Amino acid sequence: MRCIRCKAPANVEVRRHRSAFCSGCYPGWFRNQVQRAIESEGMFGRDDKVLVAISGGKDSLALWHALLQLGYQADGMYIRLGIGNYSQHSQSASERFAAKHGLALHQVDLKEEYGFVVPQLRNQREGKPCAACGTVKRYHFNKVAVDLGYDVVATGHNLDDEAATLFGNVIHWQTDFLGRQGPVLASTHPKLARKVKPLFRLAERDTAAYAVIERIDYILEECPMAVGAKSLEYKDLLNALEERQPGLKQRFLVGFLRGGRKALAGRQEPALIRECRECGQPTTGEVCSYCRMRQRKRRQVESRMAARGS
Ligand code: Q46
Ligand code: ZN
Repeated sequence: MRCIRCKAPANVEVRRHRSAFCSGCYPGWFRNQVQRAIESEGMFGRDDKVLVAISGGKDSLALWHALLQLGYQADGMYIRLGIGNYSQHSQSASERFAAKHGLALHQVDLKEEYGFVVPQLRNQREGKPCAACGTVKRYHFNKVAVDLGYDVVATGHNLDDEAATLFGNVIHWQTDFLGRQGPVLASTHPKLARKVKPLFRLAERDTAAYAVIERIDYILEECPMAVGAKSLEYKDLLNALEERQPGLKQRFLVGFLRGGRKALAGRQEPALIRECRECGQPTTGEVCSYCRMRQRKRRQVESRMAARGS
C-alpha cells in the first residue's frame, strides 16, 4: 500500500475513501477534512473566537490541535466532573496539552463551585448519570462561552458518534431529536452560543491516527460510567457493517443530513427560548433542565436526611 499523495509506503488506510497516506501526508489530509467541514457547513470564520470542549481524550485534543494548525483562534474548556481517577487523569492530560502549547484552558469545578459531582446524579432506573452529565456539560460550555464572549463552542463528536446517535434516534423514532441533529446547532437567543462539530466527517480511527502521528498525549481510558451504554452497542453494530461495506457510516449520516433532516426540520415549530427563572440561562421552560436537576438532587438529599432524623 502506497501513500496516494507522495507514493511512499503508507501508514494509515482510510478505506471509505479508498485512500492511504504516509505519516508525513496524513495530518494534512486530516486537517483538510476539518477545514472542508468548517467551510461547507459555515461553522465559523478566521475572526471568530472558538471555545473547544476538552475532555482529555483523543477527539477533543486532536480537534484543538487541528484548529490551531489551521490558524483558528481556539481556547479550551474543561469541566471537572468528579468521576474518580478518570477525571483526575483527563484533567491532567488536558492541562498538559494546554501548557505544552501555551494555550488558555478555562475550567469549571462542579464540586467546588456547585457542591456536587456527576456520579451523584445517577438515574435510579438506569443507574447511570449520563443524561444528567450531558445537561451539565451543555449548560457550562454554553454559559462560559457566552459569559466570556466566544462566538462558537466546538466539540469533538466524530463520524462514529454522529452515526451512532442517528441510529439510536431512528431506532426509537425520536423525530424531535432527528430534526435537530446536525454538525451545526445555530444560536437562537443572545445567551445561546452556536455549537459545531468539525470532526463529523472523520471516523474515530482517523482521529486516533492523527493523535498518534502528531504525538498528542491523550488519555486512553474511557469514562467508567460509559460501560454498557447503548451508544457503544450501536457503534459496535455499525462498525461490523462498516467492515463489510466500507463507507456505510458516512453514507448513512451524510444521506440523512442532505435529505431526511431537512424534511423533518421543516415540520417542526421553532422552540421559544426564554431565560430561566432561577439562573437566567436560556431554556424552553420556566426553569432550565440544569436548575431542575439540581432541585431534584437537593430534594433527595433533604428527604434522606429527614428519614435519618425520624
Ligand atoms: S463523561 Fe458523562 Fe460521558 Fe461519563 S458520565 Fe456518561 S456522559 S460516560 S461522554
Ligand atoms: Zn436555570
